[in-house]
Amino acid sequence: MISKKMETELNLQLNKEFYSGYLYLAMSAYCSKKGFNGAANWFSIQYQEEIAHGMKLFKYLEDQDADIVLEKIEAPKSNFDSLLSAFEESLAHEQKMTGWLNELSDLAMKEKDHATYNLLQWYVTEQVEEEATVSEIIDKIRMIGDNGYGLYTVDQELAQRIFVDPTAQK
Ligand code: OFO
Repeated sequence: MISKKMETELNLQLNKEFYSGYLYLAMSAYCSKKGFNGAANWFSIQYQEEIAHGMKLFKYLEDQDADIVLEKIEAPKSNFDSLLSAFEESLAHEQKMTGWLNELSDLAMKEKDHATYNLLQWYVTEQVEEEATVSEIIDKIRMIGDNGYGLYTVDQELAQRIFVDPTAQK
């Protein structure tokens, strides 16, 4: 049993996870259009990860017999200045997500809601990995600058990513 306030906040977070997926799908489409097929693959897998994050919350709300309210998902932007800027915007978005998840953890702690706190720690840990992975890619692209061969090589690396359901692992 979770509080009404927690139920509302978790429903909002559910919407944010699905929005994240939508944002990464938009980034995937942008990369594909620009010929960065590896980056398009990377973002499409990021989309799948976000859906998995959302579904983990959805399942938790079901298990808690909470009301699930699916709100409208905001439209993400569809154009980005460059490959680098798409990844920079992705990092900025993840940092915002981390902030929201920390606030939710604070609320769970305040309400002495141990089950939800425990669930949220999974997300907090996942955020560390999300931010670190994107930061690493940004560093590489910054190092390369406009070098075509360098960008081609990074794109080839990003093409290797395969989907592994993060919620099935931990
Ligand atoms: Fe769900 O972690 Fe990104 O947004």
